[in-house]
Amino acid sequence: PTEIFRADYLQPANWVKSVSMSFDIYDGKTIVKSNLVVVANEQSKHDSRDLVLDGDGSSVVLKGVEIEGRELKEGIDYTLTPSQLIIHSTSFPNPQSFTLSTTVETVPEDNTQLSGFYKSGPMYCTQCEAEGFRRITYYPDRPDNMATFTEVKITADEEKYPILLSNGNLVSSEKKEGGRHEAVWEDPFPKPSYLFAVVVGDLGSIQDSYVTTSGRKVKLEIFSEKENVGKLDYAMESLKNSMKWDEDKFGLEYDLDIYNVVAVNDFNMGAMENKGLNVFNTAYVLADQKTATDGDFERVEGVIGHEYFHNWTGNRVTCRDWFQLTLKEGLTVFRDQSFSGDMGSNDVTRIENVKGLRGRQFAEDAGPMSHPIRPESYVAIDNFYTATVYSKGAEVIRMYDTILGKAGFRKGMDLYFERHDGSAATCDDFRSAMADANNADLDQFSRWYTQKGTPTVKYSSSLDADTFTLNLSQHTATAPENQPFHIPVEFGVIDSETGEQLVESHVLHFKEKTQSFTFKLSSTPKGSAVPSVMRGFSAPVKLVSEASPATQKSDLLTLAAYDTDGFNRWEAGQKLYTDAIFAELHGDELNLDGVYQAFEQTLTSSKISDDSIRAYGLMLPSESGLAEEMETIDPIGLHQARTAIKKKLARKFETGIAELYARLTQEMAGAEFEVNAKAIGKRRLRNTALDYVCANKDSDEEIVASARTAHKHYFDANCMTDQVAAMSILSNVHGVTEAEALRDEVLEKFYNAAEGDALVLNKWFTIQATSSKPDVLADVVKLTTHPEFTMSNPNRCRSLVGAFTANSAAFHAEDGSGYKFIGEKITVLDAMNPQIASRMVGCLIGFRRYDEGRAEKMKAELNKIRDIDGLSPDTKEIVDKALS
Ligand code: HT7
Ligand code: ZN
Repeated sequence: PTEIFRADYLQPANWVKSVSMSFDIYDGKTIVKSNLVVVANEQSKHDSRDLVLDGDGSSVVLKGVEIEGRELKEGIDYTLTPSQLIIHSTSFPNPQSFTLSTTVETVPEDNTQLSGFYKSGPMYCTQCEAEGFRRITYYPDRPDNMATFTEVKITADEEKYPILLSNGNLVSSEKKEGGRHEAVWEDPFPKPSYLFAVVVGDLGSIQDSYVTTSGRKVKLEIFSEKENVGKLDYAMESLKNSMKWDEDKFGLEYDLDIYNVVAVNDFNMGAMENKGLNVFNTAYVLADQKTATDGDFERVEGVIGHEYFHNWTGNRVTCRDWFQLTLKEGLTVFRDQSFSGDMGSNDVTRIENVKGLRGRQFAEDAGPMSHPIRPESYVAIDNFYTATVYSKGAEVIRMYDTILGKAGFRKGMDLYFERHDGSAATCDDFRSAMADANNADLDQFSRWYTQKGTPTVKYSSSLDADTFTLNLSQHTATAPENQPFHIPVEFGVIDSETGEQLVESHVLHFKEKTQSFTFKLSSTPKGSAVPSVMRGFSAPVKLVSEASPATQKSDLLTLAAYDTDGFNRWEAGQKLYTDAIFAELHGDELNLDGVYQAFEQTLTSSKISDDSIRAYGLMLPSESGLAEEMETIDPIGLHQARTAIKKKLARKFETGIAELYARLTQEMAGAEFEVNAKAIGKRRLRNTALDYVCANKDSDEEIVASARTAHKHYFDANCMTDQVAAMSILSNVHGVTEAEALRDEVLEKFYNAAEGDALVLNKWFTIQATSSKPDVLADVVKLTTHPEFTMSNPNRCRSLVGAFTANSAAFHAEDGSGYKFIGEKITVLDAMNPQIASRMVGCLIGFRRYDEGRAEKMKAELNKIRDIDGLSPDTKEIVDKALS
């Protein structure tokens, strides 16, 4: 496998400007014919004028090549390699323009990689991003080649496959001989090959319509296997909300008369934004009261929005090359996060997004896969659909918004579309549009695209009469060579006594290695003047106070009580919890006064009107987030320390929590099930209370009492959210027979009630894989032999094997049993689906963050994987990086 470098980008010698294709589908064989209109690219700096077409010889078998009726000969007119078809320029009838036709055969039924044209259960579908189109036919499979797909003809058996879909508009459909039928589609918008799609199957659907601001009536249709059609309504609502939101926020309208979405069972990622024909992993489109949790509903809304927003940020303006991936992904994640915030609560969404960033992206940036949001090189581009490109990329876009303000950001977006609509652009193009539209200097800001690692920002402050000074410094521990970033620091000052704002919130431009800012306070503080730094998490950094521990603690209590910024109020509580957990872990003297004060305030304050905010304020930081604060991660110690603090809180606030739980139970009894921020908040708060009620247990009697509470919660539940909350608690039960009987009853009941529903069964697998039972690995191993378990479905594989790797204490068992298990699974997976295998191997690559014993065992598994015969380039790239 070869490494590809960003610096080596060159335009091709030829462009394909338009395409017509046919798919002739038979059981076990599909014939794909394509006609490509080729034109010379005068701007190309290539010496050779040959036409280079990508094609994966392991997936497509070339049956013929013609130019305008003349059959070409291998060796003379063209060269065929395992990955390319090179048409010699000597065979061009006219070097300026000609039409090339190819015929290939492919076997979608054998395609287990789920890239290209493949079969998912009874249906056929495609996944072309990033480089799947070359697994369908020979083509310049690069995003800067934008072509009009003038005709896509699909022919298949009519009874088995009544639905034949592709991008754009349906031109015609007709019956053919032998029980077959045919549909012809055309897409008027030029697009790169990665946005191409075909779906064929016996599908059900729901339909609706949307009228855009300018009066275009768009037919909306969402397809799924027939038994799931009842679970599509939430996705449809979300789609219409997305369309309206993009018009209101960015003035962006949909541009075709049809918008189709198809739910597919076997899918490597979340969804795909193919022009006019989105393909979705069922997990991100199907949702109803009985089968989906609130988290699932939120994800459906977010992903439906995400794929819809790509129509402008990704499809109308696409990426010049795959190094620019964050141009579309970071921007579109920012847009979907803003949309979700506007649909529910901005503070809640922000907290959720930052939790996700810290848990995943910070870990990635501290390990061997650390890369800037615009990487400099890759072997397998599929390995760079990362938390860094997506989530940190979204944070970088958010910083433009923070620096330029909402109106300035909108001006920049408008200019970006004005300049680049219909073309393939770069991250620098985006930054230039933002700078030029606002007459702003964003030169230093470019370092966010070139430098990797999570910067740490340290701060200290002083007060001299009414002058407040904030001192900031920045460095990146994992990349000390980094030059200073342009960091927008949203900042305010609060009076610890009155809670009054002594300095109104505004953005500081922190650009030096160390920098001080001074402010006049609006009035003399009654208590101390407390800085609130990085409000709203205004930059993707780690923030560290240099004040004394006592001052830090009292500042955090002030912020937790008074900060006008919802994010920083929550953050202050989290920092207090974090300090307590680490004190417990290190065996330091434990003074929980501050933690108790913050917890009590969150539990009881009448100023908190949003139940989700209260719930998140009561929850302790996740183990994955905490791990990022440790130089050497102690997974078991961390788990025990966090559990111990949780138990202490549960004991201390036993009455208050029980009252909260009882009050919410009463309030919600008999209420109609709804999915909106208020209803979700209530369920979230009640389930958080349940978690604390059940955490308070030491004796067998207490364990049984907790299990009974959770058991009742399960059987009283009117929705999946509450069932999952109860079952997760019960899944941890072990060693007390009576409680175990309750656990087993619920697990069995849940399994039977699922009636084979794939997404519900995934939850059943996940909950067992993430249990804190000491023998959880034995359960997981046994579950791999369950008749419903398969490695070939990515969702199912992630639900058990992937979920186990997230069960940190079990996965990192000292004897290395977790590593050995995962090593074996990756070996099987790599031969089947390299994209999934290379993601899974991510759980081993951070070995340098663990103690020597664990690190050696993780490394040993990586070495074994590296030695696998025929290891995929995808997995090899990750393993090599880890071991180098
Ligand atoms: N743009 C989509 C990327 C995607 C993908 C990438 C690699 C392999 C499989 C894939 N499926 C979808 C997803 C998104 O909207 O970000
Ligand atoms: Zn995307």
